[in-house]
Amino acid sequence: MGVLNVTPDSFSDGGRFLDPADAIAHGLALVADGADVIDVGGESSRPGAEPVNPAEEQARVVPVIRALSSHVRVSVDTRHAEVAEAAIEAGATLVNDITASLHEVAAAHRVGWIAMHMQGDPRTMQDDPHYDAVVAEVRDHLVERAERARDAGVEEIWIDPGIGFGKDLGHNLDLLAHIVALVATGWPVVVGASRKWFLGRLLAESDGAAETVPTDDRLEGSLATATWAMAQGVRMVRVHDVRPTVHAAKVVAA
Ligand code: PMM
Repeated sequence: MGVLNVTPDSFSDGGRFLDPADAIAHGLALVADGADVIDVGGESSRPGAEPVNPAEEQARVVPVIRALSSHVRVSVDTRHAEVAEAAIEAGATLVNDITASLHEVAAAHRVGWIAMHMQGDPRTMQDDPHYDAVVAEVRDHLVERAERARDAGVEEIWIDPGIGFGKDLGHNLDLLAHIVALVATGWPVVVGASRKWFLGRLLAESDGAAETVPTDDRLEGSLATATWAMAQGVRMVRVHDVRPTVHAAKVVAA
């Protein structure tokens, strides 16, 4: 799954694809690089991000989805039911739901649904997140959401641990180290760790640097995480750097 953020403020590609023509061209480039799904988002969910009015979010994503959906499967990354519905009308067939609460939209329109785990909301989620047992809590929450969606009639359901969404470095690493606990539920698993801050921290440590490496210098960490996840049975990875990840996926599969 290739990431396409049509936002001014996403942590990695914010501001690069606000013009629909630029966004569509980048989406097509990701398809040429081997993406099976393009995930189009119009509201940044980076820590501390301010919410976007759904009408504005919809205006950002709909033209891009309409253009890309004849070339590739498109998912819409949104928290808002009305944006998801407009995106589906424009051709999206998968709702990437960071709130794990929009299953009724997916059921009504007979499209796929990704339930992602988040503790809190993007504005405050990194203010001291707490779990007693992060892997079990995230797994149980996702299984409960997935079962609810199945009972509501959703036919294609994915679960995602929500790396970085109300999680500190240790939580992210625990979830990745024990990702097989999610795979073992039988629900197909998606992981999105591409270019996230915890990778910047780990890579800075190996460089002997104090804080972090910049987002566009986290490729090796992103690839290592995606490769690890796929080798553990994760079925989809959400990434910015599609071509190298597809290469890694081919080797893992072989
Ligand atoms: N991460 C981001 C946004 N959407 N969706 C899913 N399913 N999983 C994720 O990990 C995820 C997501 C934040 O990253 P971005 O700012 O690069 O889009």
